[in-house]
Amino acid sequence: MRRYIAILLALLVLAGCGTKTEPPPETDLIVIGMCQVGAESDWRVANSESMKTVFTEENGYRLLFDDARQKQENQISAVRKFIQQQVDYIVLMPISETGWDSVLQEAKGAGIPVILVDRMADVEDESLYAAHVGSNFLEEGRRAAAWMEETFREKAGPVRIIHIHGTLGSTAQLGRTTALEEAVAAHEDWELLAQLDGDFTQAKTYEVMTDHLSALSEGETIDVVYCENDNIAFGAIQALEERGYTCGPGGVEIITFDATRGALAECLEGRISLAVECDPLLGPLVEEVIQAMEAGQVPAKHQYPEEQLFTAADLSEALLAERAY
Ligand code: GYE
Repeated sequence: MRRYIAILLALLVLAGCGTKTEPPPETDLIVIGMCQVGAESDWRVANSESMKTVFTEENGYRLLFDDARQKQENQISAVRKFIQQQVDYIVLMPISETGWDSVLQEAKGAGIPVILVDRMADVEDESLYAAHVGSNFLEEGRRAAAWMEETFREKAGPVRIIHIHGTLGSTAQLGRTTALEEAVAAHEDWELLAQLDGDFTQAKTYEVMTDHLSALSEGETIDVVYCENDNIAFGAIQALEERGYTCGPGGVEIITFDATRGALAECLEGRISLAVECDPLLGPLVEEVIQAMEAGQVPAKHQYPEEQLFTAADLSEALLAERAY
């Protein structure tokens, strides 16, 4: 912050600003260093967009945005760079849960509050982050499992499931995977045929799913593909349809998480059976946390957005047109 104030003052003087008609000096801007995971999914793109829309100069912020291109070491370097720059807040979307203790300790030592967004960091000392704003992924997974239980209640014979998970070690993966594994353990007739790594991307999923399907013997049935995000669902559908499977209610039931517009469109068209919402538009909630701290208040440690489930029956073209992401 101090460095920005000095530079901005110098610029203002050089530009001859400071008269009554000029806009207020930018010295009051709250400087935010943001460490984003990357741009691996539609969800992530919408999440970054939400942050950039909220944290503008007009709203009183200077946003320093770092895209770590899916690498934790890049995120750690970005946090260190923001500490050196003496930003006012660090907003971190941790790619995976572990490995954050020392760098967050450095931020604490520099007196810079860290707000975790989307995923969590599994740190020993909770005082290393001021607040966490993000979804309850275990709960999302449990809601999907409850839907499966309902859908397959009357089915004779086993429920054959393929699970395609997201980036290993990320909170979204851990919660959604745990929920499915719990449910499989609780149902004798649910069979987990395979657990594949889709890394939250369509391209990776298409590849692993195509390989998997090629190795299956003729006529093997699949009842459900549990996809840990929309881009995984897109890759899985592509691979399944190429091999002649029909996706959607009554066929291979595709379950997805995020419920971005593209997935809801597939749901309305009948290729996806269930879309579990995961809200990426977290900018306003993060701003509330920052404003509370600016006012000297202690923000709630965890904040979860409200989310819902969608099947085709809940959707319409009008709803899709209104969908913000
Ligand atoms: O579901 C996926 C993204 O952490 C909630 O990460 C996020 C997940 C989201 O890449 O699409």
